[in-house]
Amino acid sequence: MKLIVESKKRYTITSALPYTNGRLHIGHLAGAYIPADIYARFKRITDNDVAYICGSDEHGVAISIRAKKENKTPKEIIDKYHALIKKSFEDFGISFDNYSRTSSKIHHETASEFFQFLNKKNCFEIKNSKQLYDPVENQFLADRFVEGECPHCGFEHAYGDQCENCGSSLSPEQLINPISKISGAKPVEKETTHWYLPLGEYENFIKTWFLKDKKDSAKSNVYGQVKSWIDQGLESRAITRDLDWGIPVPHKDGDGKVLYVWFDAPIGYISSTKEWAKNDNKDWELYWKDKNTKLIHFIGKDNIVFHCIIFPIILKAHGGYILPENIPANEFLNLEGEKFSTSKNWAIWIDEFLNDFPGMQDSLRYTLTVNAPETKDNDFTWKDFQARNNNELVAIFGNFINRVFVLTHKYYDGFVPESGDLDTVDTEILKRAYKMPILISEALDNYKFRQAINLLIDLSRLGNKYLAEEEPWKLYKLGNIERVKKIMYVSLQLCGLLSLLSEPFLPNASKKIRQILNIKETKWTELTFSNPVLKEKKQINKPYLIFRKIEDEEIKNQINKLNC
Ligand code: B3M
Ligand code: ZN
Repeated sequence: MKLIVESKKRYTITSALPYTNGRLHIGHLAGAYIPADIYARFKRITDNDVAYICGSDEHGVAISIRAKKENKTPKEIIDKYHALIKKSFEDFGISFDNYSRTSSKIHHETASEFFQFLNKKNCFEIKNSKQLYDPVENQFLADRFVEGECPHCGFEHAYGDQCENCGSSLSPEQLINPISKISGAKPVEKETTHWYLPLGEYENFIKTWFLKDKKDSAKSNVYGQVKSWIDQGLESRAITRDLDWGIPVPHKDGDGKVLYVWFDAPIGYISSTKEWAKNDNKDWELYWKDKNTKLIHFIGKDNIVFHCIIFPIILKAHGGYILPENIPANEFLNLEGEKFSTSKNWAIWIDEFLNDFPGMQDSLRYTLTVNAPETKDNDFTWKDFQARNNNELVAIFGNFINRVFVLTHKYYDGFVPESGDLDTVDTEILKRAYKMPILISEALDNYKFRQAINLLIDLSRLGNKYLAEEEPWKLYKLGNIERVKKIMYVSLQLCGLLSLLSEPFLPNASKKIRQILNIKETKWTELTFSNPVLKEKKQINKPYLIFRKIEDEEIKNQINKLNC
């Protein structure tokens, strides 16, 4: 049995561009980064052409607000957080092919050209309207510069662009009792001119492209949100703002105006791809314009409307681009029953995690995947992290591998034994094991990450059960040497498979196990029952423990840290 991939496919895989207004925490990782990284690694190891793209989102009011808070310029803020975020991703081992930033020249040019192209094509409406204005600071109050009561759910701290409580997208004028975030003043209304994207004109397009054609492939949480948006009717959306931080509107009437951050940020995926292609001698257009390329956006649920409605409309209006194949958004992760909050320091920061648990990226990847907020919000607790690590990674996966390696050294000085003809029970085990690449691939192709990682653990469970039933240590003592060779041979094949199948999920463990086994990374497409991963008489290296137990004390310390 073999995993058949029809032919090499091209994938452009993106993770949401994080705002450079703060550090990364594990809630971010769970939403848009770990699943995308698993998917990108999976597509590479099944022999596809992959561009996994990301970068920092450095415009928008979130950055200006942070700058004011820290008494710094926006440029100082983005430089500081871009460096921190980029380092956290690198240290954590997210395998981006390129990590760019939207303050780069290539991005300013790309976004400006996009605007000019659409403007020339008459894709925009230019309209005057009254917008909120801060009479104390003498400036317009776009997006998050205003807060007020959400007209939909009554939440009192809704932003001018979005209510984080009910998820509705808003415009500042809709807020009840708005207040300027800059001066605290009550805003007045003032007339201004902006460019609008007439979303309503694309309603039929979205209905066909998404609601009809993606009915079966879209995740249910994503589909539901898009449908309710469309049911409410799509209105024109301003894609420019009266702000001094952002990409200047490239137009003779654009003085004092910048592109709306949600217009330029998704184009950041394109400019990051261009930057990568330039450095890697590739043709970026193949990744954005070739019909055979599959474009997949990994995001959190608060970004759904932008990736499923607005950005596809921008791409469609342009005309020369492919549209996303899927947008597998995750829901939110909470922490010990409460929302992550930067201001309340209710978070687990990636850099701190790596300091406190050096080398334990895989344990966090495991917990965040097995517990991923795939279709509903989910909770991370330190106790669960400890239990998952100790009871599953250490006690099942690590235990199986370690037992096999230790016995191989004890019985055969580290050489893979010659099995001779296998018994039925052995071939049954191997057949089941070689089905795993297919089953895991199916799950991942359907964005079922929890199911996929459970299949991986099932494979080590199968190995443990096999050892427990066959009891090679007893047979060895009884002198049944030939039978023991078969059992150890089969067990070693399972270890080989586990090392290769774990690559997308647990890349560090995968590498360590491969190093012990002396095998190189092998494409899953080459894994067949008739072509075993480990050859007879091959020597393996001295084993060591791949995972370690987490003590109660460490968990207690983390919980205490949260409470201060
Ligand atoms: N920076 C929003 C966010 O972090 C935004 C994503 C942009 S993706 C093009 O939630
Ligand atoms: Zn609301």
